[in-house]
Amino acid sequence: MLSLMTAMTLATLCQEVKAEGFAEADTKDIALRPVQNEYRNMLTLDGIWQFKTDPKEVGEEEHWTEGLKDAQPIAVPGSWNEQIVGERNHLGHSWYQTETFIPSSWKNERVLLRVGSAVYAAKVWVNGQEVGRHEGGHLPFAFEINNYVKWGETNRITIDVENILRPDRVPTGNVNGSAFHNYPKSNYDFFPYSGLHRSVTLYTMPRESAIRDVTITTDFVGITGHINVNVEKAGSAQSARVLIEGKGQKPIMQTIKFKDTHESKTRILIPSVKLWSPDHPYLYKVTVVLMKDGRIVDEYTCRTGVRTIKVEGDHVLLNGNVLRLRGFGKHEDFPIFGRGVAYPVTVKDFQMMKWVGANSFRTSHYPYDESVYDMADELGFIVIDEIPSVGLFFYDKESKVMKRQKQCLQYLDEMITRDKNHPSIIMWCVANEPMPKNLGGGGLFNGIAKEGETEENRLAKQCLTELIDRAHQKDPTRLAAFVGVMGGPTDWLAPCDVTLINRYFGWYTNIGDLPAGIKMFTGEMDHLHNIYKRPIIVTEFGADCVAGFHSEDIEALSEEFQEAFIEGYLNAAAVRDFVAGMHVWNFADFRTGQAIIRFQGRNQKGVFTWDRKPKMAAHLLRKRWTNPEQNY
Ligand code: GCB
Repeated sequence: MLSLMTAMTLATLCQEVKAEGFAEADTKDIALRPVQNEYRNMLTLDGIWQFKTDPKEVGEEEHWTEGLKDAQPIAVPGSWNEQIVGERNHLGHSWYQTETFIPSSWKNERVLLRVGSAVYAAKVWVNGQEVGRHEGGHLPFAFEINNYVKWGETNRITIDVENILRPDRVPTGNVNGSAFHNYPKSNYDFFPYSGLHRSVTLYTMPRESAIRDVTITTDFVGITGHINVNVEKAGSAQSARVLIEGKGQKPIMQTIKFKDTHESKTRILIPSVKLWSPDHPYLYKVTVVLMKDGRIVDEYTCRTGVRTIKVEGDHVLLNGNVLRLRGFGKHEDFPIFGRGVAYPVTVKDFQMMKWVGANSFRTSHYPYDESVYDMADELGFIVIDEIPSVGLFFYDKESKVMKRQKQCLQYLDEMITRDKNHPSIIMWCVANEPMPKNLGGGGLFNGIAKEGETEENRLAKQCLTELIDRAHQKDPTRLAAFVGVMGGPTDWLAPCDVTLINRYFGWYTNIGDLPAGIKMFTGEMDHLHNIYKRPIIVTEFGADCVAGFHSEDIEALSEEFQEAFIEGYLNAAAVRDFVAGMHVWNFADFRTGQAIIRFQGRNQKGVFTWDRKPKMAAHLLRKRWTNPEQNY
């Protein structure tokens, strides 16, 4: 008996020791992207890796880190659900492994392994040794790996990824009483694609002293711009030079000193500033050069655009001018790649958004790959950046609500840390459609949910307000809001800077009866505007449409119906000055779980097909949005 207990205690202890071996990721390590320059190196590990699913969760016990037996090849980045036959619905543990040579010349640097996005949770080993773990997809994490590296040799990197749908995770899944009747049982309407979705990179930064973070904010008065640069460093560097360069403008340099601190800032005046806007997306290059004892020890270059954003009365103002967003809610989603980053698709999407005359999009329902924001900065697209807090609900034990809240706060910290320097981003969106237990008065999507001091309402308001406050606190220069669900309580929306709503009257209600739907839509917009007296952005509206299905009468699911639906909503918005944006749902058809309302396993509200061919509605948008007289 005694020996059994000792064995059990030992086993528990071993488990604890084992768990301790995995460090938690430090958000600061994702502040600066890997770059290649005189002081830093980077090596992408993208390509074909070895892959093996672990449905019985025996991988750790059987030491799969030492080599994956009977593995099959898989592409990184990419979702396993699309690539591996028979694993479409597998969301459990799956192991990725690759080998890479790490040169001895990197020995004196800090070497980090950065995973662009592992959906949903990951554990990382280098040469069989536990390095770290991270929960939460769609955002990067990084770990220093110096202690585990074999210098001048081939090193084995192993990552265990799992995407088990659980109600206490964000995004949520397997929620009892959920409005979603789909398989796999996600509590949201997009396929729970799993795997290593973005680049995996090894990179170095100087050990002696290095730039840890650069935060840039901008403003202007008259023709003089200001670029405020805050530099955080590690190690003993004493100063940094900040160089600002703009095409056709004289370079400007300023020095900042670190006086017994690791952080210091400067405000740089730009005479005859060129502002950033969708029409003129003018970018400045900001180079920080870190100095120690008169030597350069590190260097990092970012881009910025000088612009301001604020809400005044019924309007969103960009550089003091009324801004009207015309565009889409999107997804990172394409055949075969799944949610894996695919640069040709990114480029094509921007081409097609330009083609229809769009000026903006929301990164529904999670932060996108960093290349997307780079392109938005460069091409002049306005972005609403959203964390993956979709399928949130508050009719639950407080401890469970708080567990989800913790994850949302982590997402927000990570997203703002990663994305803060993109001029294209004007707003942090802290949740999509947090769900009340009872939608609407008389049933699903029918009216407005009961307000009042229930426990659910108290928790919802507390959590949503905290998320918005956190966004403001981390970044006072941008707007913050969340998207309200159709039939949701209006009082939850109070802390938002702008009212964001998704509306489908005439689709999820009164199907086929468009005039009735549009009447409900306009009635509710006017009602919400009356309450909050601030701009409204309709972040989603649209109707499913099977490409190629036509009807002489306006009939649901036809191209004619989708076109008429979108036109009706745009006309209603065009005559309301307080409407600051119209984002059609969705840019393109996208993969969902299986459900009776999701023919071909897809949401077909795209104005482009899954492979980016325009439906009739895309031509309508192009006609309207390329016309300078037309606001929507
Ligand atoms: C919504 C959701 C979005 C769905 C869309 C729909 O309100 O935000 O994720 O895909 O409705 O088509 O049902």
